[in-house]
Amino acid sequence: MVFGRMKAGIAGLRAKLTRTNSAITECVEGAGKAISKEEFLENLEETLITADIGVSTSLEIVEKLRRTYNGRDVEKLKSTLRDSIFDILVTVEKPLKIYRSPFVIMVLGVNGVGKTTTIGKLASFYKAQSKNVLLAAGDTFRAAAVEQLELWGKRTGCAVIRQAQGGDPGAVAFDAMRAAIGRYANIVLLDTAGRLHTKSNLMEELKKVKRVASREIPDAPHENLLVLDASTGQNALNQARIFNEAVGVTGIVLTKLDGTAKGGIIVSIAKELKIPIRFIGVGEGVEDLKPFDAREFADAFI
Ligand SMILES: Nc1nc2c(ncn2[C@@H]2O[C@H](COP(=O)(O)OP(=O)(O)OP(=O)(O)O)[C@@H](O)[C@H]2O)c(=O)[nH]1
Ligand SMILES: [Mg+2]
Repeated sequence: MVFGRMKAGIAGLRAKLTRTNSAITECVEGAGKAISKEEFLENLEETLITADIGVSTSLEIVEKLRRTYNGRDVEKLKSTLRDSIFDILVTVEKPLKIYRSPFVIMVLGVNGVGKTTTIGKLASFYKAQSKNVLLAAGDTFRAAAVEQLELWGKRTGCAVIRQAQGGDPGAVAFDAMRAAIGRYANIVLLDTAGRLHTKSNLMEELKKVKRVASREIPDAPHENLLVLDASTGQNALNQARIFNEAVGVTGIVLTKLDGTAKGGIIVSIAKELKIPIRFIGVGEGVEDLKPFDAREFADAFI
């Protein structure tokens, strides 16, 4: 069912990524046409940079093509381009392994990137694998954040541990860890705030939540999953650096790849951060989350 739909394959993914890949594909299709090889390579370089693949990576890819492209064989050109992207992406293709029960996933990210939606999608993903999933409403700051998570709990049939808005997220984490043990949960998805009064407040709060979790369950959280919004381009890299320094990031979910022409940011993330990309988000629906697959992505991209 849901899991099967997620494997919709390259055609489905390609359709979701059109805003980024149509520009690249159009540029590459132009290769065999009236323009010279040099003109084409210049166009391509600009197109890759516009897609947020990053300046140095775009230059590297174009250099490789300058050496290998004979000016005629467009199919060969496409496969070289695909392989260049794949070679970078495969270095961060490390699927999330649920290696114990309860396995605690703390979901991090600035406001609006898609944390809560991703939790809903993940809940559905793991429920489809017969896991017992518990949600924890650790964003006690934003109005209606708890209700939003509860809605996802209803939709996916998962229990939600909550306190009133304005409550202490550390206390929510404590309740959630205890409940996870008591109810034999396999996975805990812990939502967190994206915005507090200041950035340092937020980081201190996240550190506290981490401490509370690890006191109740050994080594929890087992995954610090950072959600990044692809449409924010290079900003996403800065966010990752800040969260990584403060609390450590063990995996990334890149969301909103469907709505942006900057989907190439995934290549920059792979190259610059070297943090595993666990999932990608390609829409607002519950099935619009895919385990990250470098080959599938590279093929859908070009
Ligand atoms: N197109 C698209 N929209 C998405 C995706 N993921 C999330 N969204 C939308 O992004 C908006 C923000 O999502 P939330 O899940 O509320 O984001 P959040 O990080 O929890 O935000 P705060 O709780 O305010 O910090 C919602 O309208 C989501 O439907 C995605 O992969 N694609
Ligand atoms: Mg939220």
